[in-house]
Formats: sequence, C-alpha cells, structure tokens
Amino acid sequence: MVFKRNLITAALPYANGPVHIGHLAGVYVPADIYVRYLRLKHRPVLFIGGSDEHGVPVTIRARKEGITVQEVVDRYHNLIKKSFEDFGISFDIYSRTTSSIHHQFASDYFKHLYDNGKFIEQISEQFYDEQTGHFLTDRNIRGECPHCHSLGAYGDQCEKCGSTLSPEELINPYNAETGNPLVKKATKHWYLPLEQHEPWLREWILENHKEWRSNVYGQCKSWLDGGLRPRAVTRDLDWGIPVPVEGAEGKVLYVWFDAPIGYISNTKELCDQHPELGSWETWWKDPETRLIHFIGKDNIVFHCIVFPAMLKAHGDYILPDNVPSNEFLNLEGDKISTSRNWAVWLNEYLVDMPGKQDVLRYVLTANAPETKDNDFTWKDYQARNNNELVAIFGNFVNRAMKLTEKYFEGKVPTATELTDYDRQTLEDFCHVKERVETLLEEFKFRDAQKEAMELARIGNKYLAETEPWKLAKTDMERVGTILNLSLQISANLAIAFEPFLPFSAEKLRGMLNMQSFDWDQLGQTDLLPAGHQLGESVLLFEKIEDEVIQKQIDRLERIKKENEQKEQEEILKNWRPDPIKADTSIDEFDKTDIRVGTVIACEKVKKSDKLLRLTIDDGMADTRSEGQPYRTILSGIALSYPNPEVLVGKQILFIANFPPRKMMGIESQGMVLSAVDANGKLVVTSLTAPVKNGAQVG
Ligand code: B3M
Ligand code: ZN
Repeated sequence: MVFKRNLITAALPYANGPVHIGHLAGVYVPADIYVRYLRLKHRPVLFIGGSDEHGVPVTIRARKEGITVQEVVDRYHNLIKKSFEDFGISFDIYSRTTSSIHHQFASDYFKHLYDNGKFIEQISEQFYDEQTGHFLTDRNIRGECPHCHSLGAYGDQCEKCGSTLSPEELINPYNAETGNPLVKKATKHWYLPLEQHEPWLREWILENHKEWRSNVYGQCKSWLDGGLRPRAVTRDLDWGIPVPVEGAEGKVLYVWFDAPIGYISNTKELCDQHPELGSWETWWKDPETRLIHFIGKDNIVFHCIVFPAMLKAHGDYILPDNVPSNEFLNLEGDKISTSRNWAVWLNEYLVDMPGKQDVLRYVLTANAPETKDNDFTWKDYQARNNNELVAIFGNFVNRAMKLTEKYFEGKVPTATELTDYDRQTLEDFCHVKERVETLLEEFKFRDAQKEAMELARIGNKYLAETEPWKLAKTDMERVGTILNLSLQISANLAIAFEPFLPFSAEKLRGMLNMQSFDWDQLGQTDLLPAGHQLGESVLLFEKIEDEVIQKQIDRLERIKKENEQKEQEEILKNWRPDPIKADTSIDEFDKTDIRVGTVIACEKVKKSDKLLRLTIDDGMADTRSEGQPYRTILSGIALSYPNPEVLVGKQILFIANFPPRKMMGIESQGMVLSAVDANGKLVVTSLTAPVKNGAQVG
C-alpha cells in the first residue's frame, strides 16, 4: 500500500507539570526525527501535538498549589508549548484539549456513539465523600493496607509494601485530601463494550500488524488473550467535558476518551486555519492516509485497543498503521517521577544549557529506550558530547574548514587525481542515504543516527590518515583533493543530520554556504563545486567541562536527599504503635528468661546481608566448657547497624532460654531484644544504668 499522506501524532502530555527527558526520549524526539525526515522526502505530512488538560492529576496539582485548575493547565500548557518550540520539536499544531473546538468535537463524538447505541450503561457502587459531595478516584482514596497494615496506602497501590490494591480492599478508606471517611454510593456510567470489538481487533493487530515493535505487539497480545471487558468512558468529576446526554449532570468524559480525540480536533483546528492543507476529514478518513502514533509504553493499550475501538465504533475513520512505542528512560538509575521531582526538565535544561538542544537530542537518540528501558546519566551525556560530537563530528568539520581557509582562502579546491584510498572513502559513504532511510522507515532511530554519525567517523579517519597539513609544503594539488573530499563529506553531514540535529545541520550549512539542499543528494560526492566560497567557520559543538556536569549531578543529589527526608517525615507522620497483644499472665511471662550481657565483639556474618554475630559476656562463663567464656548470638540486625562495632561495650538484653539454633554454620544461643522504628530500623535494647552481666530481667 502506497500512502498519499502521513498523519503523525505524538502523545499529548498532561498539563500537570513540565516535559522531561523521559517524555522527549520516549515520544517527541523520535516523532520529530521521523516527521523531519518525511518532510525532507517531500511526503505530505502533518505533525499533531497538544496538551492533555483534563483528568485527575491536574485537579490534584491545583488543590496542592491552591490555584484553579484552569490556572494550572494554562501555566503548564504555555510552558510545555514554549519549550517544545525552543527545543525544535516541529509540530504543525500544538493545541490543547480545553479549546472550544475540542470540547465541541469530543462532545459530538460521544453523542454520535451514544445515539448509535455503541455504549452500554452500567450502575456501580463507588466511594463517595458525603461531606464534599464528591465521588473519588482510586488515587484520591487512602486507607490502611490490608497486607502490611501501613496507614495511608492508596486506592490503587500500597507504596510501603508495593501491593497493587483496589479501593475496596483498603481498611477504613478516607478521602486523601479532606480526610473524611467514605461511603459507597451507586452511580451510572457509560461503557465502551470492548469485548464486542475483540474479534476484529485480534485479526487487525495479531494477524495484520505483525511488523509492530515486539513490545507493542506483545502487550496487545496479552491484553487480547486476557479477554477484553467493558471500559467506562465517563467519570464523576467536575473538571472535563460534560457528558452530553440527559441524566448525566456532574459527569464528564473520561480523560482517556477525550484525549485521543484531541488528535482529530487539533487536526481540524489546523486545517480550518490553513485550507491549503485540505480538509481534516481527508486526513482522518481517507484510507490513503497513513496514521502513526508515537507514544510511551504506558499508553499502548489506549492507542492500540481503546482508541481504535472508538474509531471503529464511529465508523468512517482510518486506524493507525503503526504505533511506535518506546520503553522508559530512567535517570541516574532511578525511575523518572514528576511528583518526586526526579527528572531533567526540558524548560530548565534550555536555561542551564543554552544552545545545546542538539546535544540532548543526540544523547537521547543514541541512548533511546527503543527495545528496553535505558538510563540517562550526566556523565554519559558529557562523554557523548565530548567524545563523539566534539571529537569526531565537530573536529572533522572544523579541520576541513580551517585548512581550506588557510590554504585556499575559504574556496572549495579542485579534486584532481583520486587515489585508491580516496575512492575507498567515497565508496564507504555513498550508501549512507539508503542505510539511514531503511532504518528510519523501520523506526530504528538509534541505529539511523549511528549510520549518519558513521559519515563523520569516515571523514575524521580520512583526515587523520591523509594528513593534508603535512603535505602543504610539497603537494598542494593533493591537499586540494583531500580537502575537496572532506568538504563533500561535511556537506553530506549537513544533510544527513537535518532530521536528528536540526540546529547543528543548519549551522553547518551556513558554514559551508549551502544555499539550498535536498535530501536526495545525500551520498553524492559533488555537492560543493570547486571554487565555491565557504561561509564563516564557527564551532559546531563545544566541550562540556566537569563543573557544568557536576552542577547537574549535585542538583540531583540534593533532590534525592530532600525526597528521602520527605519520605521519612511521611512515614513518621503515619506511624502508629502496634495494637496491644491479647492478655497474658505473669506465669506465661516468667517462662521467658531475659538476661543482661555486655557485647564483647560484634561483626557481620560472612555471606549474609542481614546477620550480625554478637559475642556476649553473659556472666556465666563458669557454666560453659573451658575455652568458651562467652555466649554467641546471631541477630538479623545487620541492615540497621552498618557499623556493628558501635554495639561493642554496650549492655544489652537477650532471651537466654531459647534452644540453640544453627544459622550459616554458626550456633546461635538466644535472641537479642530490639525495637522496630517507624522506618523499619531495628534498635537494640539497653539499660538505664549498668548491672552485673547475667542479671535477670523481669
Ligand atoms: N496524557 C498520558 C501520558 O502523558 C496521556 C497521553 C494522552 S495521548 C492521547 O502519559
Ligand atoms: Zn502494604
């Protein structure tokens, strides 16, 4: 199938915070590379973006900051839009889901499905705060975890023990914001019966789209194999697009229903403003349009199953031809998190690293999480800049320019006789176009950029081996040939990097004084005619010093510390003593023999993370055989005592009449008594004043 036009969408970021490097690596940089490439190929393309301004996260942010939701989305929409522009993400439109066009469009879309009987209605019991008159979403409900009994677990997850929860499982659920207790109340919602779509979805994805990336295909398959169920497309919330049917007061469209429709309404907004682009309907309904969604892996099910079902239910619409989705990018080994401020924010990057858009673009593509999660580190960022962009790409171009200025007054010299080595070099790079194109068509951006970089490597090697600076005194003709060839490679670099590093490619074209260029010229060896006057040479890339990188690392370390402190405070705030155990008696208690002893030595047990070996003077040396003056107790407190020697010399309490037990080949003769702190740290018990070792506690 040959497509006439390409409709490229990039996931609409939530307007509840700025965009970070995870978003960029996962979605926006690859989408932008692809779109720029299509434009260079003169293929009709629209690149659609916008902010996702509905849903719960923006309302939480508003309440936290004490401002209105509209203020939140205005702030972040403007911030995101501006930073995308400054970063060179070349959207044809970047709109927002609070626009009136979108509200109308999404509302009509819902109504169309509703009128055609595409939804089912269901009444279910949901948690409700009687005092505020609100139904609550899972994330807004907290309570006691049924598994670890920590307080303040969320309606979808306990962050203490990591178990996935549903709000029903929480003990004493309450409204996370008001603290009010919750009751169950019946509410009506509309559902998209996904199970009815299962047969065609199976065939469409599992049979007809085997070429999709394996992570995407695999996720779809497991959803389909697990059996699809009806999905609610409405919510009880006061922020969003009102459900346009009678009896739906106080209800809005579910954010995941309206957001993907944003791709369509934004296209409409663009086409309405620019009639020369044709009608939005051609872009969305003509089978000769190729629709491609760039998304992150947490959005796969919505773009591959739910949205296609919505499109199909409506009729008329085309379906996506591909959904290239990336895995996640971590930051310095930890998951990026907006709420924990663990991110490199694009708006801050643009201020901290002015003029270095392409460095970040390069690093994020070189390290793109295309097939597995990947890690961004500032050291790697620095190394890729200094060792690749500066040392290879920049250095090569700079030498070619400078030598031409020096020996040929900045005019492209003539290439006379080519040596075998010259011919080999030309041979090495003339396939670059074909290789880069094949990889880009397969959404393999990382390898495609590597191929483009190969040009610079070839050039760098060529100059290093031919050493024209040494020939200047003896063979100017040869120098001319070498520089001619080097400049041709530079011109190729200016074309090849246009999709990847648009700022630098433009700079380079300025240096080479290339008035016009065409992607199809890539691989040619006569891009710059002899005698062509070059422009002024500037540094393409600059070395990044350690101090600059250290500043960024310090910032992250500060954030890590702040987070640890906040988490600690949160834990202490939620800490409650364990409930008192069932009644016992003095007789029962008397059976346990608790004694006092002094720690003589304390060390980690080899090959064990948790165990410490305590050597204790229990005052009973004379009851043991000779050569064994002390009692040995193994205790699982090693994680709480990274420096075990702090216990040496302390008088502690231990149970003396537990039967001996062997662990890690060592016999343990009792149990050290300790208390558990709110954060799980164990603290060994002691006395308020010294007593004789062996004294009984009771
Ligand atoms: N805003 C989720 C996200 O940013 C969502 C994407 C919508 S795409 C239609 O991960
Ligand atoms: Zn728990």
